[in-house]
Amino acid sequence: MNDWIAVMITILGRRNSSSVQLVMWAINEIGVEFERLDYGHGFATTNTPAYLAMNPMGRVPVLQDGPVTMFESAAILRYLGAAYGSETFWPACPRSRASLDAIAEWGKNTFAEGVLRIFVYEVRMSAATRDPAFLAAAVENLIPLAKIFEGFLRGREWVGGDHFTFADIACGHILHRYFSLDWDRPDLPMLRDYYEKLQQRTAYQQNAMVPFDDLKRSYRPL
Ligand SMILES: N[C@@H](CCC(=O)N[C@@H](CS)C(=O)NCC(=O)O)C(=O)O
Repeated sequence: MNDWIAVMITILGRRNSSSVQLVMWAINEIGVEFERLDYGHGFATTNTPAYLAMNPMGRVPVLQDGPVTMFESAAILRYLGAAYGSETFWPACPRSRASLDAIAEWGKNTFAEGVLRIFVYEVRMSAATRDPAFLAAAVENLIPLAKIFEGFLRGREWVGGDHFTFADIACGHILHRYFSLDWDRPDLPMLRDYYEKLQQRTAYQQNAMVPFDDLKRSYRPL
């Protein structure tokens, strides 16, 4: 951890976005001062020159922290860990951090993406646009990933070992959707216990367990 003092971190992004939830959960676990402004679907538009200058993809979240402005939630998580995280949350030694980072990358890019396919089908698509073959493929994709997640938890307290780290945020932020959506989940007791443990954390309750009713039937193909 650096000795930097965060003056005031600003996050631009709606709290019902899973990518924003990842960042807000991290901010609350680390305990830095912040403000969050509602941008994105249903809120302030991201389609302005000023916003696109911060994130050319026009997506949420964006972080502002003094001279730093950045996008991509997983990169923001790493920035927060490196700048303000404790030694257990973000091990400074690259060798100590390496396997956690691999799991974190997998959590955001592979596991969360897999859950979001089912989310898109169940929540964002309307009945008229739903193709059952899409759901079947999404479930077939996700079940082996969930089993890999279960494997990461075997014999461990947290996803990467004995301590709660940034990897738990990258992997765990999407479990609220994983367990709330109506789909044929495999029976994975360690994953279920892990989710129950996450739910006992106030920062998880407040930032990751956000209702997604406002996103119903909001599917727009990219
Ligand atoms: N890889 C990006 C994905 C960002 C993304 O797709 N954000 C979605 C919400 S999860 C978004 O901006 N949707 C459009 C909107 O809200 O206007 C990240 O992790 O930051």
